[in-house]
Amino acid sequence: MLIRHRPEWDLPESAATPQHIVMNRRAALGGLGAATMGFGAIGTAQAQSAMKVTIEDPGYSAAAMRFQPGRPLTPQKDAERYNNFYEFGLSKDIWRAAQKLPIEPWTIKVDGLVEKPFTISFDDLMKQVKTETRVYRHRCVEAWAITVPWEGFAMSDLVKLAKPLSSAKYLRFTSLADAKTMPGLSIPFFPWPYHEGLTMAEATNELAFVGTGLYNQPMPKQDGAPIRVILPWKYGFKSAKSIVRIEFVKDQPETFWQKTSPDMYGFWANVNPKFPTLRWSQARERIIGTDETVPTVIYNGYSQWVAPLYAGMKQDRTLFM
Ligand SMILES: Nc1nc2c(c(=O)[nH]1)N[C@H]1C(S)=C(S)[C@@H](COP(=O)(O)O)O[C@H]1N2
Ligand SMILES: [Mo]
Repeated sequence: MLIRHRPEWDLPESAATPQHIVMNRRAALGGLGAATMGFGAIGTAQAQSAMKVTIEDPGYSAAAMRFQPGRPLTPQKDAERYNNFYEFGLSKDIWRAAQKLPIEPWTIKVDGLVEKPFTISFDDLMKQVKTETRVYRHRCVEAWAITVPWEGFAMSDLVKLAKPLSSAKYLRFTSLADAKTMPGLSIPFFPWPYHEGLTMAEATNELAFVGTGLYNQPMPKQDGAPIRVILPWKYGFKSAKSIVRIEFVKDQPETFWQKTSPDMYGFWANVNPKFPTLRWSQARERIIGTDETVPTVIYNGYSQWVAPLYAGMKQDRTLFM
């Protein structure tokens, strides 16, 4: 995933800062409040210690916070202007290019080992599910992290709607591939369309989520409008964006990143600080917005919900790459 190693990861750990304080600080800085500016740019030790406050963002309900994000929200602009969406280019700065993503009409095909395959419009699907807000941490395999409020619905609801046969053991997700609007599709070595997979047990775990919004607005195009996968205990690449097809299959599906870099990225991709990739450490992560680094935690801190999924498995590198 074309990563540049960041030697500044050894910065001292500083405390958490809620979003509205970040915002106030920016307002105070007036014209300096550019989207890409983090605390690194502010700099002084005094400014940093003045911001050592941890409170929950008052804008989100206890229900939204029930998965204990334990970190302040990433400022909206920082989260929405630092993306991975290789269909629109390999840099983090694709949010403008992604505005070309065609999202209307949007349909999702549900097929494979299901009672009756069907295609459903995004609008009709939204009428059949109950949406909620969840504040989750997100940990990219490149060792950066955000904490954001997603809107969406439990993936288990989607599985119920699909009515899989008992022979279905895995799900396979496919993202849109539209050569007219996605310049990344001309990069030859990638096996487009983007595709990912999960076990049925993972997909029906309470944490597995289908995202349709972010910060109380419809999903921004650069974040995978109108509908994407969200799996907070796994590296971000498992969470495919702009989904057009969900297949239920018998065998473990090979994924986009396994085909691209089989020695780097696997099927499981559960977060674990103890297993570095071949090229960099996973011990710490950089917080987008503040640029501080903090220790990475196994399953991205979601063990209480997901560790039982893997209890019977060999706890070796393959489970964590
Ligand atoms: N279709 C598609 N989905 C994708 C990607 C991508 O390049 N294409 N990148 C993945 C990676 S590596 C990460 S970290 C997250 C980033 O999501 P965000 O930009 O909304 O934070 O999307 C994931 N889903
Ligand atoms: Mo990622």
